[in-house]
Amino acid sequence: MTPAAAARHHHDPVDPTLLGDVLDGLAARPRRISSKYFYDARGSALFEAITRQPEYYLTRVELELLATHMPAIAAAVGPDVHVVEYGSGSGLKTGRLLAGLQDPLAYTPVEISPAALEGCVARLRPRFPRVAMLPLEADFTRPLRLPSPPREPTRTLVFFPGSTLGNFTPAEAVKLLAAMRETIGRDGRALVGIDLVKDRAVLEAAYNDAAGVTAEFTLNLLARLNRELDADFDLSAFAHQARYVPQCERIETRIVSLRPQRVHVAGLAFDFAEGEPIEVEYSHKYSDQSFAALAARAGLEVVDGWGGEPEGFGLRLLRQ
Ligand code: AVJ
Repeated sequence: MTPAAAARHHHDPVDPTLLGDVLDGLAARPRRISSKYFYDARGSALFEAITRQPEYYLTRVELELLATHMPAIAAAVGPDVHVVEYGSGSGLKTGRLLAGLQDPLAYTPVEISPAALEGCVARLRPRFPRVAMLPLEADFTRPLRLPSPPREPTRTLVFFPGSTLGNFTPAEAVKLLAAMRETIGRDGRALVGIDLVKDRAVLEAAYNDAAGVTAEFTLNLLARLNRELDADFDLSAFAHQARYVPQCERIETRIVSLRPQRVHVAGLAFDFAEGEPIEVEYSHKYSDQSFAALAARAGLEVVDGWGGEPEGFGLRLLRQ
């Protein structure tokens, strides 16, 4: 048995979607694996560590925007809303939102992972006993059938913080925003966190922190494949690379092979040339114009916003 096989309990089932996506992605040119596979338990912990790095301003600035502008956001959104969060995060941003809104009626985190959903609700329920906790196990890139709050809410508010939208290509982002528009309905709103276009050095530093946490986060993807798919990636023979591509207004992260090498995944061999990349993540940055144009393609209009060029990150309120 290989060391990788020994690390996985032999009775742990292999996730067939992960296996299929990885084999397809490694056969494609350029090779590519979706950033959604970063977030196993170790990856989620490493992402939390990234948010504490001095160069990674995104989370810090978004939390500051919520602290500063919550009264204005609450006034724009109104009372008795059903808050629907895409993803369930650490609960820190959600706590700020629920505490600042006027009598929110219900809270629905939307997640594919049941464990993450349970953890999120368990943390928030004691703090917000008057808010109905209605978790939904679903894929938020599709239109959702929301659970019904105990009373009719004034409106639905989708909360999509963290610039997670930036991980989707423009075509995918438009599809996701269009699904969001269906979910919020006629009178609904969406509060979306987006990272803004800025100086290249600031952007690249955020994805290449000096402590190397982002590099570890990226390479953990290979460690995950070793654990879960009986792969034999040598982590010291691959490197994290994150560069800003101004024409596309995005950070592109890839994993680069440092030498010619052969890797096995689930019994199949893959040969890498020296310098050959696996594309793993896009993090799109937006200007006011590019974000408004993206939203418009999905039938959404930007009606309010907090944070701009000085802050480097923005919260935007959308409606149909
Ligand atoms: C919070 C998921 C949007 O793209 O900035 C952080 C993920 N990747 N550092 C981002 C991430 C590398 C992050 N998202």
